[in-house]
Amino acid sequence: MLNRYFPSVEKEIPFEGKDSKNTLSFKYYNKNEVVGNKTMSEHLRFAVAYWHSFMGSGVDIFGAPSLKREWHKAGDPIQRAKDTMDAAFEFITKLGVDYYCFHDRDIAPEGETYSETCKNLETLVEYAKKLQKETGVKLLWGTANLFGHPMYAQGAGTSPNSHVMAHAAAQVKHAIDATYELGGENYVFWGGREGYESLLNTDMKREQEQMARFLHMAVDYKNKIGFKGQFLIEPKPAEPMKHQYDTDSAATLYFLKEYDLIDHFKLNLEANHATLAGHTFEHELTVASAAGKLGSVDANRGDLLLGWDTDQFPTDLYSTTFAMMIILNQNGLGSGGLNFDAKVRRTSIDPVDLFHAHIGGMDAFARGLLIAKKIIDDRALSSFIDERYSSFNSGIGADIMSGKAGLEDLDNWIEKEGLPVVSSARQEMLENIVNSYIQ
Ligand code: XLS
Ligand code: NI
Ligand code: NI
Repeated sequence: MLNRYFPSVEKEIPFEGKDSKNTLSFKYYNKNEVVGNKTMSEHLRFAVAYWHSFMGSGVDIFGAPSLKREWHKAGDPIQRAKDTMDAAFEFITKLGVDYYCFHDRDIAPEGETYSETCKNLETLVEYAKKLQKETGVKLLWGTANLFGHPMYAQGAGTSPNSHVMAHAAAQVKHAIDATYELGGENYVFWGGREGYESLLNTDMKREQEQMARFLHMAVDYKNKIGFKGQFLIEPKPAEPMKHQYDTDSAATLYFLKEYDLIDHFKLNLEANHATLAGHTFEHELTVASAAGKLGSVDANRGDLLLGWDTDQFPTDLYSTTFAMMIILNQNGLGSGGLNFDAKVRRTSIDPVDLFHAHIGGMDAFARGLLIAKKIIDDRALSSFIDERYSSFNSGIGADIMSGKAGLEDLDNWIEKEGLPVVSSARQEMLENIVNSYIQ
């Protein structure tokens, strides 16, 4: 086992159960424990996000890097990238997680020229391949960073400058190649700069058409090379742009349908993006799942008092329980997983804080899984929901939904039957039932 950057954690984090006082142990996440028809690790498919956990330095707009990161010390950029990757694989192995996710620019530094940048990426892909083979860690998804470089300040796929759009497309080609080469199970598009700051300088229709073209080119390329991974879009309403086109699940699904892309994509939904869009996390998951398009999750949480993407580690049991109910009800995430797109606070300066953060998130989701499974098995909520809609199972309800009855038939029917009798929606009772399971 790699052992250089996290010497205080000597072996894989053990499961010790909820009464253990060891802060470096799992209290609920027991990866081989069978829950229903799958193990916990098969249900949860956790992934570590390379950017926050290994590239993050604690820098913010008010302050300099604060985190102690030995792997950022080397002067030579390629050496630094390799050290960072060693740290990532050491961490992921010691945490006992199967997957990781990256942006092209996380794993390999930008060069002086385009071809040098491409070469750097190839070098680090080779290195990742070796480490994946040695450790058994797999790639959940790859993506391209189309928001960091100044050329993308006015958009990448939606840039008003065709040279910039061409560059973004070329970059995506290489990021898909890297993902394919590393056996990535999905590929994500997050349109950080695909939106606008001002309508005074923006042709919205044209930008949406450009974005559709951009994604169609990616689909064509995927098919051409035979990459079987799932394409995912990650909605977010704003930040860095004032308004992003893939604002939320509903807007993104409409866009995909409108531009004939719906068969090629699913959604990767992030908890903090949902709340920024003015929705709950479970709302976003439900919209996508109802459309058969919930593909993967960026597991984190925001701070309801702060209006930006704080990307904190998830600890809220209500949120993880509701998420797992939706995921279990659609029989899992398929090739997707729960990616910790979350960062330790800039005051959590030690490398070991990365363990505490991930352990907390994994335990919160493991608990959510156990609670959700029990709520579903007991039909604690679903029996009420089934009953609530049961008047559509037969009689006039069935006739309405099958199309047998129209407005005139219903007029005659109401004439005979008179006014409806309405039942209580019992919201407080249902909230109490949920609370009785969260313990
Ligand atoms: C930023 C996004 C980003 C994507 C990957 O807010 O969450 O991290 O997950 O580009
Ligand atoms: Ni994300
Ligand atoms: Ni985010």
